[in-house]
Amino acid sequence: MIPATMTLGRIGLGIQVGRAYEPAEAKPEAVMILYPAIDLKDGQCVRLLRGEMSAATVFGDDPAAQALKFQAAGCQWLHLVDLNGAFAGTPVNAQAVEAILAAITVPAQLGGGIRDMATIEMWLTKGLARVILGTVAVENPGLVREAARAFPGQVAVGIDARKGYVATKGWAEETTVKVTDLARSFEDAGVSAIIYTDIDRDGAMQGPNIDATEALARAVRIPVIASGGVSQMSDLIALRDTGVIAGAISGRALYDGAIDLTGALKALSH
Ligand code: AMZ
Repeated sequence: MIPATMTLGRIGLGIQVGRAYEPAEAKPEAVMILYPAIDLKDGQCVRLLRGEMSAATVFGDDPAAQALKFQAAGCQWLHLVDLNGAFAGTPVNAQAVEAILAAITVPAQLGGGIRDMATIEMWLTKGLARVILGTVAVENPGLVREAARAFPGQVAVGIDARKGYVATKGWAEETTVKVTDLARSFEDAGVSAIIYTDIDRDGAMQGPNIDATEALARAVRIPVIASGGVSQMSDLIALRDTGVIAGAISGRALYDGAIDLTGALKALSH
């Protein structure tokens, strides 16, 4: 494992592993950020199984109340997905997202249906801390570069993959683009994070793909956030203990109670 001090330097301050580290700037909670997920389908909070809309479990019909619950438990960030938007290519659950943004004080990131500059600007103006660009990262990488230049620190790339190959448009479309190639292509673009989802693990409660996530995190300097499959506390510890993964997203395990959010946040803070 890489010493925690070096990891903190890389993840929290954007300094590469191996460079000088300033202890005075360390934030202990920055070792690995846990992002509770709110996936929105038809205005409700749901979790899917491997991205299939037909396999949705509804966990609530008040997204803002759910966001406030996660915030009250102490989370530092929220992860939001407009699922209908990812399929439609344009925002669909905007009302629910706006209700969440109006309710919370912690920063939130959102993916799904953000495919042009006007939509990026719209969300950032409405108070979203970070947009997640998935499909356009493959189809129009120039837009990612332009957005990252225009909005430093506020643009993340979502890389969703099956067996190492990137999927787009609600994961309905397969591409021949390899995860690592896509990630490396943004190395100098100024994107603030890569959110890597292993689709086969997503919602399956069978554990995350730690090896693939770690390999990706070691292949790029951009901070990598792991998504898909986190089902118990030990998964979070294993991701953290790689020393190179900046964050982890968890949805179903938090709704099911398999992971206690307050306890997990506490465990990850030291
Ligand atoms: O579950 C799905 N089918 C799904 C999902 N969770 N499809 C897309 N998404 C998420 C991605 C990313 O955050 O993980 O939507 C975002 C990408 O959307 P877009 O519209 O940029 O491709």
